[in-house]
Amino acid sequence: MAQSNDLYDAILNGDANKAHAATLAALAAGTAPLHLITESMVPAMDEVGRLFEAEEYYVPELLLAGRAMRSALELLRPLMTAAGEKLPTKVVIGTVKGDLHDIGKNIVGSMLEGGGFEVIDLGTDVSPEKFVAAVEKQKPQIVCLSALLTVTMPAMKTTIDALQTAGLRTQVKVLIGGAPVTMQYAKEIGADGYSENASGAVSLVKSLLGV
Ligand code: B12
Repeated sequence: MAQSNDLYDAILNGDANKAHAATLAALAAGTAPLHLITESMVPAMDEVGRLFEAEEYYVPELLLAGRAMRSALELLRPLMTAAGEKLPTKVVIGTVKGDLHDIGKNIVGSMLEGGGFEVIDLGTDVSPEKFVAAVEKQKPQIVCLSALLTVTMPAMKTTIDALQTAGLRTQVKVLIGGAPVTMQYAKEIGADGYSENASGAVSLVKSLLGV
């Protein structure tokens, strides 16, 4: 299995072109997309986060790392989507209101697609009203909410409350995730599940649906 330190380094250095090239090289060498995500991409973003906390990186470096991450994920996404059988299950996913972080949400979405689910991605900064409208229109079985900021975590509760008010809460299972989110918080706000990572999110969806 090809080691993709090049991809790790490219993301850490915020070099989208090198991340793209390193991803292509690793795929050509037979590395599985999931392996690249879990062994190179997520650890690189973890290190970016650590450097930000240590004040060695600032917002521009975060943006560049995010862009490099996206350029790799764009190559992996179709490969992950092609794998596996399609299930008649829809998942609506989005990052909650006020929050622009989408790297983790995109990974969760891609892995759910890879797991055979139809994923409707509402993007970032998604208001409770927009989630409600999407549930009304798309009739998904699952709603996934992502938040990376402690100040936007309450928007997860607001979104669940809005689904309740709209009479839609019993029609969907709501899963939440993102670095500051915990199982305890999921219980507090009445979510149906929490996972700390994307592969856990896929297992959780499968177990909630019994597939
Ligand atoms: C990259 C980054 C950014 C980028 C985002 C680029 C993008 N397109 O996403 C940019 C530069 C935009 C950014 C901006 C800001 N950021 Co920022 N950012 C990060 C950083 C370094 C990495 C986040 C990341 O992508 N991680 C990698 C992914 C793979 O991990 P993940 O998101 O956790 O997702 C995984 C799991 O959580 C889970 N998951 C995620 N979502 C879901 C959903 C469901 C349903 C499930 C089941 C699972 C799940 O699965 C994923 C894959 O395994 C973190 C530091 C960190 N360690 O998290 C700070 C961090 C989140 N940011 C922070 C801050 C403060 C900000 C800013 C306020 C900075 C500023 N001063 O402007 C702004 C806020 C902008 C906004 N309104 O959202 C703080 C938050 C502190 C807090 N406690 O609230 C952090 C923790 C850094 C820090 N230590 O200070 N940021």
